[in-house]
Amino acid sequence: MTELLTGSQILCRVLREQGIDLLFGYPGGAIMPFYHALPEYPELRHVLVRHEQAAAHAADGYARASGRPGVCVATSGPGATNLVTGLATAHMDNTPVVAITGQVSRAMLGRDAFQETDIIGITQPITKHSILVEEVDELADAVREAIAVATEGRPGPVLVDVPKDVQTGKAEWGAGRGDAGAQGRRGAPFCDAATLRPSAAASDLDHAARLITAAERPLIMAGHGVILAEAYEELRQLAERTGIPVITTLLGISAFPESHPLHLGMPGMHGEVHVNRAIQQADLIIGVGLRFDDRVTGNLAAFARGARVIHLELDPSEVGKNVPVAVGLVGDARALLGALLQRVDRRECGAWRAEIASYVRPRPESYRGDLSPEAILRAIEEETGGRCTIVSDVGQHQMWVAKLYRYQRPNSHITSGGLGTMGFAVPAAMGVALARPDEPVWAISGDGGFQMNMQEIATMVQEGIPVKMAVFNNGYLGMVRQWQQFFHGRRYSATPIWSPDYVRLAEAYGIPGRRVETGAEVEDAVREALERPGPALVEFQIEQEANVFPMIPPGASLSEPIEAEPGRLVPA
Ligand SMILES: Cc1ncc(C[n+]2csc(CCOP(=O)(O)OP(=O)(O)O)c2C)c(N)n1
Repeated sequence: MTELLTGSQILCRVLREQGIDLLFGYPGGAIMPFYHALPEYPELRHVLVRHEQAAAHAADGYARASGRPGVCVATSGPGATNLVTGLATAHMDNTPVVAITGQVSRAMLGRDAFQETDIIGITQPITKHSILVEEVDELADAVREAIAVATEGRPGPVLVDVPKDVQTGKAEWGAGRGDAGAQGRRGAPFCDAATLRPSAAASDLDHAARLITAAERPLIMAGHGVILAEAYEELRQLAERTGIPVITTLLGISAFPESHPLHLGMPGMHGEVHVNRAIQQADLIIGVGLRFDDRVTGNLAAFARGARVIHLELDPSEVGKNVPVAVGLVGDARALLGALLQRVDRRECGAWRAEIASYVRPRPESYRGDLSPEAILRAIEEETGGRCTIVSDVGQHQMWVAKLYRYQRPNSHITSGGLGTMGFAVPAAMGVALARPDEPVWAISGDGGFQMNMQEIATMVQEGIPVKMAVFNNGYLGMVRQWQQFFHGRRYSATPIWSPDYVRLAEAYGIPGRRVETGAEVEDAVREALERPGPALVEFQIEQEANVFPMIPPGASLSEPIEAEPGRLVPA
């Protein structure tokens, strides 16, 4: 039996068919037919954001936390262009976000019609795929394809642009089409069955295993690919079988438990000295699901000169892109790690681990006073028992959140790594909270990034989304101020930043708000935020000129860390 439906009804039906039940969006002229149809489909929950950028970040956070595609909706023109930063963020971090945008009617296309923007042209470089749907009877398959492209293989954002008259046009929705894949992607990891088989040749796997056996100073570097492939167990087994220490990149954090004796820490620009030193001394690096980007490698010419590289990676175009590889293994990280596991002998790497342990030095003092980022993060860890997801923004606090919290559970740290998008944390945390209703979600921001998307508190209140927000208020755009201090002779140009009274801001939104000015109040404030139902805001007035140490200066090698403020002595 077939039914004649409008394009808008087809959009709703096909989203349901594909297992989608949550949309983040904002209406407007060119998407009104879709919003007209939406109330007929109460199984599709719509969250009205306060800015379309937030819709894209929320969809991104939802996808990262749930393992399912996140969907955002916007109107044409300014609605669509407001999605751009969110789509670029998802693109850089490989998140399956599907954006549905309204477009002016087909007859108006190309005439500079009201709110007409070439969103396909704009988003082509920052999406995996973008498509303008030109016929209503192509709409259902366009959405199916969009979801497939977004989720399969290396995930990424896809945009579907739907002219208004395609939304109002009619087409048949028939037997054999509806509901076929309703449960299809629910809960499944992003990689499909085909890519779960390692496509790497057995001879390459054997070669890699021989290199692992022969290496005296091997390291594993785990990236976001481990989390996307849910390869936690295989990674742990490989490390334990071989005794090879594990480094987790910013996006690889929480791919490996931090309490594990083989966990070393984060590499790169703000990586620990012993981690970067181990990289520089290594004779073998097994990179899993990462792209060796410049924040990880520092000066490429001087990166791990003595190391051969085995690169396990889903996307063949990444292999050899930034670092030359001895063996490239293309495929799903879980399958490849599993295949390697069967080929490597048990070993300890004892001498090498002892050597790395000798590199470890006391953490350089980066802040004065007892209201330290470490104390705040320790309080969150203790008050939640580690059972929470941390979503960070971008800046100094992001590095503290990455380094000072001890992540034990898989995929419990979410941040914008590739694009480094300030304003990400608050809206992304809304998506995370809806994906994980049974645990607290903390959005941790600086006073700069928080002010970029703090309007979303209204969304949380209207929709009952219980995000706990922490603002690390240092009165500066801290990370930029740090660079100015180190590399621009302390010229603090445009980095002092005024904030509103956050307690009164919270009050205006009708949520609990608290200002913490001393270390003694930290635990109580965190506990109170957790105990109060719904969203809550805590402002921590941290030291104004605290710095993130160590730091590899831009362009320098991993062997050249700055460990103290210029003019101060390196701690012994
Ligand atoms: C959208 C956006 N604009 C500008 C930047 C450049 N940037 C990186 S970190 C930073 C400072 C962040 O300040 P704040 O949010 O207060 O966090 P803090 O570094 O003080 O922890 C800036 C401006 C960025 N990453 N994203």
